[in-house]
Amino acid sequence: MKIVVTGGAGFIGSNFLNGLVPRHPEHSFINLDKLTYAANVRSLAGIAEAPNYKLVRVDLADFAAVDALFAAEKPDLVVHFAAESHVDRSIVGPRDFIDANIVGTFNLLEACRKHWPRGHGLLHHVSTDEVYGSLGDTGAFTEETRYDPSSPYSASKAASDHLVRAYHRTYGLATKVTNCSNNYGPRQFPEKLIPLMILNALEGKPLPVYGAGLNVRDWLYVDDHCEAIWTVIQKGRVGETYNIGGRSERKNIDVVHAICAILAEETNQPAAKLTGLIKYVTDRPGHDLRYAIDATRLASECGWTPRETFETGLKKTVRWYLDNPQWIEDVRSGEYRKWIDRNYGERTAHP
Ligand code: NAD
Ligand code: TDX
Repeated sequence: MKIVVTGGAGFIGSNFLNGLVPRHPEHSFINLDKLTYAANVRSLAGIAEAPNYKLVRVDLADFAAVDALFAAEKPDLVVHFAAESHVDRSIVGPRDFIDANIVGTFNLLEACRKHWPRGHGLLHHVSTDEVYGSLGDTGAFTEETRYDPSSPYSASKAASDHLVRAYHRTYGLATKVTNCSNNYGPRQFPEKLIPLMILNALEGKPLPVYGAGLNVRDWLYVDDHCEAIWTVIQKGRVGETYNIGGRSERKNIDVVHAICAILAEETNQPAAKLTGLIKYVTDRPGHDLRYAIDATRLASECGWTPRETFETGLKKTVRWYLDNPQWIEDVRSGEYRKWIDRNYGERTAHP
């Protein structure tokens, strides 16, 4: 099978490819990526020379380029990870999110519609639980929860989900959608909570916690997410949506404390020295209070359950960042430093 993986140089896409390319020599994998600030080709070093893998630089917002790639490669399966993915960036500058997430997904759907005769091909669309908005203190999102996105990022992902389902209903395109909770693990860009805290703590920099640190996220180790996607591609029903989650709900402040405890142990220093770096800062506008996922459909129809607990996954993650200083150096470009100055420089201390 020819498989196009969009966004394969980003966090989840690169973990997906690193897992599958060596395991499936019978398939060829084409990584379609714009190579934005969030991409890192070092994340793909282990598979770069594999005979069943190649990287092609394409912007999904450019239909002619996507069309040409489909004509040349004739893929049978598309796994669609590519997106602008950081909520805070979507608040500062939403336009890139509309271009990549909405127009990009639309162009991909148009290419599938044009190049795939009826009955051929499958588009697997990777989405987020943030499309459902925020939960109160109880309950969990199911596939029937009404869409209610809060940020420009989640609104753009919601729009892309609707387009994918519309192409299934209107044109009979074979599609599957998964909506997953917060991922963490190796190769995650250090603008996101967990890698940002690990790297700042290692350098003795402040650990910026938004608001009171009481927002809750459901954390899933990235390999568990990738395995769930592959399982849905094999066993899920066409036209269906599956929620993916780890049932590992944690308050942000507890996550930061857990990172400090692991780092203290790994680097032989008192945990209090690291937790002393915690700084409460101005909250994110429209900050969703709590996410939790009911993944019953995925478990009962496809037999998927996560392998890692939050504790085992977080230890592995911290270890990976300690062992990969060159990867960190590569992503900390001038653009990264500008973002850190802009986002955290403008956040005042919060009592
Ligand atoms: P990421 O930001 O790390 O990587 C995104 C990748 O997409 C990058 O390699 C980037 O170069 C590429 N890209 C961006 N715009 C593009 C365009 N116009 N054309 C081609 N490539 C483009 O993102 P991630 O965290 O790996 O997320 C991947 C997908 O999973 C996204 O669709 C995201 O919404 C979804 N998701 C992420 C999480 C999470 O916790 N990170 C959770 C649930 C769902
Ligand atoms: O410096 C920080 N301080 C802080 O308190 C950062 C970067 C975040 N936070 C908080 C905000 C959130 O409540 O931590 C929580 C997690 O924040 P992010 O890592 O930015 O993730 P989130 O906004 O929850 O979105 C993530 O999960 C769903 C991904 O970025 C999305 O792509 C995915 O769809």
